[in-house]
Formats: sequence, C-alpha cells, structure tokens
Amino acid sequence: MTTLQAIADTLPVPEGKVLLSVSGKIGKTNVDSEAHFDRTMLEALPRQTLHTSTVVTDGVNRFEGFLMSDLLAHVGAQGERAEARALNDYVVDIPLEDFRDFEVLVADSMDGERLTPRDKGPLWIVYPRDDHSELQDIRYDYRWVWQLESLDIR
Ligand SMILES: Nc1nc2c(c(=O)[nH]1)N[C@H]1C(S)=C(S)[C@@H](COP(=O)(O)O)O[C@H]1N2
Ligand SMILES: [Mo]
Repeated sequence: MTTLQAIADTLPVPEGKVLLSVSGKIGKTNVDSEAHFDRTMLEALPRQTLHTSTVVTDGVNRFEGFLMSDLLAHVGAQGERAEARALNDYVVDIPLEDFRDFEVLVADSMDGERLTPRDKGPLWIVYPRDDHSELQDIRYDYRWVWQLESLDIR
C-alpha cells in the first residue's frame, strides 16, 4: 500500500478512553484492524436529536447523539449486519438495512443529561419508534442495545 492510500484508510488515533470499537468489514481503521472512538471523536460526528418514548422509560424523551448511518459511512462499513455487543456481554445481530431505512441514533445523552453506565450509557442504540409503528415490535426492542461497547460488521 502506498503512503497516500494508508492515510486515506486511517482515522485519527483516540487520545481518551475508548467508548466504542468497530471491527469487521470496514474500510477505515486506527488501532490494528479496528476503528476505535473516544468521546471527542464521537462528538465530532454530525449531531442529531430524536424525540421518542422507549419501553424502559416514562413519557417522551429527548435523545442526542449521532446517526448509526453516519458512523458506518465514516468507517466505510460494507457488510450485511452488525453484531452489537454491550458492556454486560449482551450481544445481538442487527441488519444494516435498519440504519438505511430508519434514522437510528446512537445516543450519548437523554433529556440533556449525559448517559452513564448506570443509566444505559455511555451509548444507547435508540430507534425512532414513535415515528414508525413497525418499530413498535419485540424484534426491534432487542436491538435497543444499551451500554453499547462494540460493533462487528459482518
Ligand atoms: N446492554 C443490554 N442491552 C439490552 C439488553 C440487555 O440485557 N443488555 N436487553 C435487550 C432487550 S431483550 C430488550 S427487550 C430491551 C429492553 O430491555 P430491558 O427492559 O431489560 O431494559 O433492551 C435490549 N438491550
Ligand atoms: Mo427483551
């Protein structure tokens, strides 16, 4: 690989604690064959707000974070599905078409408060369930991974 190609395929290296790792079928990496993100890198992605109710909170909440589609484009993801893994070792397979069909958020704050590992943070996959009745289904509830730690693109 030439130096120019190497630069084009590389992301900046995280300086802070790594909150999210993306592995598998991706075109851009920074640590070995993975793309690691600290908070500063995640906050540099386009910010998005989503208002929705959830099955585990009361009323409508305001979530802020970044779109899963923007993250996947940023790392050059090319697969069919993402294996999402949480800090508590919860694992679920999510078809990547979810992120083309819906504005699925990776939330880092709820109602203006940063999410912490105590309250579903630091990252929580949030679907726009109030806007799409088809998302109000147990099949999608499984995919609302809280304490999200990594995505393996397959
Ligand atoms: N990190 C993590 N995320 C998770 C789960 C889990 O056990 N750990 N359970 C999933 C399931 S099965 C559902 S239905 C929803 C809501 O789970 P809860 O009602 O246990 O919060 O979150 C999903 N996300
Ligand atoms: Mo569940």
